[in-house]
Amino acid sequence: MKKTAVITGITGQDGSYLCEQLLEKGYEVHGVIRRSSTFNTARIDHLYTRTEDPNPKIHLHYIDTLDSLHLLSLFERIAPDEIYNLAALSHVAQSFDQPEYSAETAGLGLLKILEIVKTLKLDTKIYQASTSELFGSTPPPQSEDSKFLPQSPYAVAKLFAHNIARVYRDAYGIFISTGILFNHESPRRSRTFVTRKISTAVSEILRGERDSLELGNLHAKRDWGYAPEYTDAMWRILQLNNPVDLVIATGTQYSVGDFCNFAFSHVNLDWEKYVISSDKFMRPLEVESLQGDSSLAASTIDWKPKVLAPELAKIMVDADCIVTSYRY
Ligand code: NAP
Ligand code: G4F
Repeated sequence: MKKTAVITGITGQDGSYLCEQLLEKGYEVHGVIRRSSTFNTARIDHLYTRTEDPNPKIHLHYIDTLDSLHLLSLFERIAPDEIYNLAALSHVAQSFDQPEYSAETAGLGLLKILEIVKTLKLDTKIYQASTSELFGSTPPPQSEDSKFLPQSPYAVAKLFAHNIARVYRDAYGIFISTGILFNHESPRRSRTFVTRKISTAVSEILRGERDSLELGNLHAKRDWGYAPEYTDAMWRILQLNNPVDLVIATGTQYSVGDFCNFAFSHVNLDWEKYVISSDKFMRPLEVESLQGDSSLAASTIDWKPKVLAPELAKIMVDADCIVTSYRY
């Protein structure tokens, strides 16, 4: 039997990779997409056509995830086997400027889905996009047993979602799993995140379109992995017979300056000649050091990272140098 999946946030980096992977596995994929005055489908344009297609590969539904009435009507109609809840304001720095909206999308968004699944008595497996930002100021290595000390409105909202997932699992027996994913990047990453900001700047410097790059904190350390491997982990998590909370990470750690070095040196440039640290991009509160321990994922879902930050930087720079039209 063909499985049906709903992806909220299908137009985002992770949603687009997950959609490709589910289609390859033979799923019927339904994407929840919000209305925008400009096209916001660049990452999934290759997966669907705007013209009438009698056999569309994916089904897109215009619903803001804060609009629970329309989510309910969609879930009632298609009774999905799996829901991947990826929609959120996902930019940590921006969550300080839009704290309420962050709480609504990253926090309450999941509660709405859980209430609908409970009310409709659906036998649906739900995946929630939790994050290493939950650990905040807890020193590394961070695992499923580490303390959550969130440092931003985004992370606090995600902690609400993480906890409400556990409550609905225990109280109502709803099948909800969470992936506590560490940073994962790709050529499809939005340009406002630091790795893509760096890789696009390298390509623009090479083309002579600019001669410097302004960043914020160059000393913050992250555990960076490759996005398609992380969306594969999401699917694996939902194939288990019991719900889990799993850390997904490479176990390696590099600073923002290190990532600059990987990206610039790939095209024989010295990053220190181009990168400037500016207060403009500093955050009111910073998460200084993330490095995950995903040994539980290795044993339960047989997941191991392949691409690490030095190679990731090369993949992203190459993509930006070759395809100048990626403007996510
Ligand atoms: P992303 O590229 O920013 O994508 C976010 C998606 O959510 C986009 O499709 C966006 O739509 C959609 N969205 C936001 N608000 C919405 C709303 N009110 N209604 C409907 N859709 C809405 O993020 P990502 O990197 O793919 O991450 C996916 C999820 O994983 C997010 O929840 C993020 O917080 C979480 N996460 C990401 C990482 C990471 O390193 N990438 C790590 C841990 C957790 P538009 O395209 O219209 O903006
Ligand atoms: O690339 P970033 O904006 O990612 P951040 O804040 O770690 O959040 C991402 O990963 C989380 C998982 O840990 C996700 F939950 C979240 O949704 C998102 O995908 O920043 C990485 C680091 C930070 O320490 C930041 O202060 O880079 C530092 N940084 C330095 N200069 C900068 C810049 N970040 C951005 N975005 N822009 C800069 O100019």
